Amino acid sequence: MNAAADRPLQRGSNLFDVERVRAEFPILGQEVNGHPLVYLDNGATSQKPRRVIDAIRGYYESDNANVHRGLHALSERATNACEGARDTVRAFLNAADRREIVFVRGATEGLNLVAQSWARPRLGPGDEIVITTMEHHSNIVPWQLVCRQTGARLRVAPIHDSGALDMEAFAKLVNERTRIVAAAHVSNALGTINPVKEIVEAAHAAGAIAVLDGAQAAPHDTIDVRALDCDFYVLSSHKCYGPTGTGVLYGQATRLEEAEPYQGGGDMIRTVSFEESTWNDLPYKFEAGTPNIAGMIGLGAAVEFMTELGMDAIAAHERDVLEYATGALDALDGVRIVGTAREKAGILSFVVEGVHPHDVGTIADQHGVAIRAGHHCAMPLMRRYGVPALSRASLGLYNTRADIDALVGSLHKVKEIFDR
Ligand code: C6P
Repeated sequence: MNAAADRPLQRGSNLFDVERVRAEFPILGQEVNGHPLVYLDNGATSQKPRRVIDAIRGYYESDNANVHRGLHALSERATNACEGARDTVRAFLNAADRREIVFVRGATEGLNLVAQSWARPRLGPGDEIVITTMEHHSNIVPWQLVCRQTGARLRVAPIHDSGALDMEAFAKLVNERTRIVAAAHVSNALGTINPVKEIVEAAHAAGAIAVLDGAQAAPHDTIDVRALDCDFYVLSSHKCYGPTGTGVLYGQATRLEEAEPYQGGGDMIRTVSFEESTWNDLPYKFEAGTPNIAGMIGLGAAVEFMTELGMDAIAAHERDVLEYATGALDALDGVRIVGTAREKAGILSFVVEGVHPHDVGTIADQHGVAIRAGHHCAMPLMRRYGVPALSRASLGLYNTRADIDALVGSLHKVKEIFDR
């Protein structure tokens, strides 16, 4: 075993031992194309620490049973593990009540649930939904669908060239016709941290609800849904060091109570007859069918892992690596960073002049460096910057300055090849 694995994870307030943390992630120890793996694609999905993998394996090895149904020991253990994960997530988000934590497949399903269950029954012609230019497709298309279904209209708040939201223009768009304001907490393509508290306040002042897409925020900093006072907040487990296929929709109890069920089936009902059915209590009203039990348990373990490291420590560590990376890329001739807002999380998108991002990504991979290249499911944003695609390095809690040196080394190779 690696010597680092014997040390404690935490080194003191606001610090953790990154080598010790890396030792928790078995996947990071491998070589790719003859080079040590440098994983800088955390915005797409993060790697999983041993304890998450162990929690999932432990469930299947010892406790596998359906939940909320059986009276036998395994079912009780599985139910307790799932409901324990719900309590862990409640504390992580500082939600007031465990009834406000709905397990879904991911951020995408959470946003679709809000659009179909809360918005669709109440919107009509003349109503407006305000989003921003930097949204991921998951926070655009569900609203387009609901606009088509109800006759409501989608309005889009512009951004500055830096990637910061144009708050003046945003404030003008939010008015008495606005029913919903839906915005990314952190942009997946620009790294911009939006002023979400202000956004929520503006929505509420206009009588609208506020929906926050926290897919890229939850892994990076403390989230306090009560302090934010948002009506809904979504996140994806797989970006938070947990398994795929699981996510969380936080909804204020009153909002969830007034929303219609999303899907019908087992577990979400109280009574069923052929004439009519009645619904289960929150949050089960929104959890039809057998849930992703292993996923919930894995997410619980991942959240415990992040909490143990400390979200403040994670944020401070990633801020240091982001600053280092920003300086290193700024110093490279022919490399332009896209997304330079003052408030940023660990996401660094860039253009290498004259080189398609796919070529950048392929050459980086040949050097063991995993980055993402493409439109990042944000086509309107690509259009805003006049680019077909971007290269993107996105940080996780295990990344180091040495990882950035490896990225920069691979970008030198890109330039060498294309300058010839
Ligand atoms: N962004 C990225 O590489 P799902 O697929 O449901 O787990 O998450 C969707 C989603 C929603 N909002 C934001 C801000 C996101 O970044 C994502 C996922 C990945 O940027 C995959 S496209």
